[in-house]
Amino acid sequence: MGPMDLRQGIGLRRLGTTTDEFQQDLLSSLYYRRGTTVESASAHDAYDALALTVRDRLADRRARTAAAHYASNPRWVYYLSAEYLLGAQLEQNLLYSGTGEVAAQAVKALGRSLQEIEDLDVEPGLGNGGLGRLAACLVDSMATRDIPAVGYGIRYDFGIFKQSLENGGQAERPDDWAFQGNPWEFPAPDDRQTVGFYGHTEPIAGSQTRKRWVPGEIVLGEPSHMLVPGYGTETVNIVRLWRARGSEASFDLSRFSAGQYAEAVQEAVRAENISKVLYPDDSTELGRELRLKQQYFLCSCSLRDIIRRFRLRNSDWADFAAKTIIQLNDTHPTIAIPELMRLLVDEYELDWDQAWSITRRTFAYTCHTLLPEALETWPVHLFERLLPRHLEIIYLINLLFLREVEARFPGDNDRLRRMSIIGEGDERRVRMAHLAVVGTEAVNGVAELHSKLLRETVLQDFADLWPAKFQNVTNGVSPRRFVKLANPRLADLITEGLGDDGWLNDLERLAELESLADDAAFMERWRAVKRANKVDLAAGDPDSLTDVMIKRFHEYKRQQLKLLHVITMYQRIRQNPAGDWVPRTVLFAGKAAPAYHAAKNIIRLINAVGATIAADPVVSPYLKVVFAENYNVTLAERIIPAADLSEQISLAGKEASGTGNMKLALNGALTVGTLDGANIEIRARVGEENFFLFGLDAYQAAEVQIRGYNPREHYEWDTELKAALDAITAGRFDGAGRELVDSLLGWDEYLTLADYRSYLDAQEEVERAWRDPARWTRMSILNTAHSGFFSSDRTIADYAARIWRVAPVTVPKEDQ
Ligand code: CR1
Repeated sequence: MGPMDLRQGIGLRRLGTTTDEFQQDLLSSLYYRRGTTVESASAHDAYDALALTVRDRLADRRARTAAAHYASNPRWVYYLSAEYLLGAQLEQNLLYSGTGEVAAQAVKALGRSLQEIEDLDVEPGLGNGGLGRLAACLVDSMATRDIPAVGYGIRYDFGIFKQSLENGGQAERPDDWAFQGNPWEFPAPDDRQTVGFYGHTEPIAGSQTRKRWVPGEIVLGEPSHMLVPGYGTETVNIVRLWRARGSEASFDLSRFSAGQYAEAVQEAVRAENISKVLYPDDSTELGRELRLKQQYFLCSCSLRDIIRRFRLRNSDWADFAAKTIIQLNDTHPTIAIPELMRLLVDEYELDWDQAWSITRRTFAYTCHTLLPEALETWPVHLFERLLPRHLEIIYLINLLFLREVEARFPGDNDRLRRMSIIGEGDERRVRMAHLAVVGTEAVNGVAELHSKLLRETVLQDFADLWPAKFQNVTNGVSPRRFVKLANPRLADLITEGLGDDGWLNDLERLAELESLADDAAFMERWRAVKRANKVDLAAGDPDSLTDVMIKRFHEYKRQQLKLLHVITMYQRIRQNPAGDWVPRTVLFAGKAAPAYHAAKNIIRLINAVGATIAADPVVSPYLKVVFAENYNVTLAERIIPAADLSEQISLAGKEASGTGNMKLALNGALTVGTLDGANIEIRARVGEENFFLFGLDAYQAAEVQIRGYNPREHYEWDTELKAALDAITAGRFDGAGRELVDSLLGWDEYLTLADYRSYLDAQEEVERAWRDPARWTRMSILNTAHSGFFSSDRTIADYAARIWRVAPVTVPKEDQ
């Protein structure tokens, strides 16, 4: 049976494409699958019925995709990621299934508007920030590029916390995102896996390398998957998410009968805690253990699933690497390397060398940071207890690896110590990044500068040893979600300007906009789109310069630098109320890690400064500070289209890439930024004259720090900087921010004060450009026109060609 015969083969009707047919199916979903009627349906019933009806329209494509992939037995891409920020599903799936218009008509039968129903969509917040959203953009683009792929992750019960402001500071509440169920998900209980923890290992007679691991705890991993449709193609891939649960034996019936209710479920609760929360607080020993458990749980379940899939079509282990490439999204899934070794050696009885050769050719690793504290290490004693067999395997991998280093650099003990997978400090620790480099075929950073700094600094010894292993793949973003869905007005204008909407999966075509950058009528409409988006956002006066800084709160990202600029603006306006000031709305959004006090203090100070300004009749006509609560993908989709100015002001050398910078430039915001991460590549493409550059570059910053940086020099020398800091110290903003001033004057780890003056100068340049609307609009159009490179479709093409060496598999259309 050919793939197109799947549905016909069993006599199923084809789902209709007309409004009437869609409406029939919608009513049938409501009646038969929700078990309710139009009269008694709640808003949520309507949402679910619509979601199921849309999902059905992707199911055909999914069946044909699976059949086509199975038939061609390709090299499959498996993306392992602890995080996915998939964003709202309904709007996306309406777009990708081409049913948006019929659905808008059909829902009238339910007495509701499409918008009303879409507003009920809760995004699965299964990630923290850029890394998780990148994973979502990449799976979108893999499907769009027809790459056979599965994304593996964890189905956390609670996603990233919900943020609200209480008394001007961040408060956190749990995010029970699937409280009302999740109609997008297909459970697959038959594919459940069993995962072990703790216990001990035993030798196996007659074998040097094989061992028997007797775990002390057994947990079940239950998968479900969500559909990941490609845009403008037939492919529908999946993201498969694992949820932990106790085995049948984990419920103690006799204790329950004896009234010991808590004890009876204790083991099951412990098992289920593994997938309870995204990134449990790792500031305690217990939190760390749970985090490592999560990582192993994800990797063990996924690898067994990958092997199961391999064995459906193949029988020879020698083919495994040719049929499998597993991309590690940062170090979180690195434990997959020793886990694959364990499965191959202990369970499938391959010899060590063959298993190691397969493993090394199967994995590739993407590093997403340069911050040393973000390079994961685990105490050896934790490993010994939780994953005793894996520690043995890591020791052997390390021994053989260090022999290789010794052969290349005889007698260089210092190098051996630096490169070892086991770090010998006060406490011996497993260095996951080293393991990830040793156990993979390719290692990449996520922007040119980042990849270069990886080779020159943190991974320098490894780059010396294996120069060809190190690559760069610059990040990208999905133009479907971040232009078409987020900014429909701009999408329509672009489509009109280019004559068709082919740019949505061929983003370099935006370059054709260049010829319209001086066209007065087009420019006028471009401005009107931005203005209408600002009116929708309703953050401030739509005619003011909307200046946005939206990202996680971290000192390296330097929200505090933006804030010093705001305070200086405030002071300038107060001193000269009659001045010719450019009205600005400064919008911050982002979450701070719950235990990160310095970042939370910055949020507090932002709100205190905002309140002071709002209460000041002299300054408030020109300056407004807005803090938008609970930043997530959905909120980003509202803010980005309304932004005039994009703040990308991290200390150079600290932001690996950034992807918000790309989304904003793509939507015609101009960037004020440092030479950091992908800012450099954005500037090179949109043109120096269309980018507001400031600050030290990465090498200058390193030099300042080596020479001995004294932030006080800047404070003494720069009267405006001094005035801003003194105002905080004097308690002008409700007493908030004194700790920040202490840290800035004390050590200022991220050179905020060193870059302050240059940043203010750049902001003056921003205002000069803003005062000339034609100049600004032209710059804005050119930013969009030259951001085509930053499509995640291009990122995937790069991975496919240079790292994965995989080819697309075309899924036939139904009536071919
Ligand atoms: C980086 O900080 C990058 C994303 C995606 C983040 C950011 O600059 O754009 O990854 N890294 O590559 C991260 O979250 C744990 O590391």
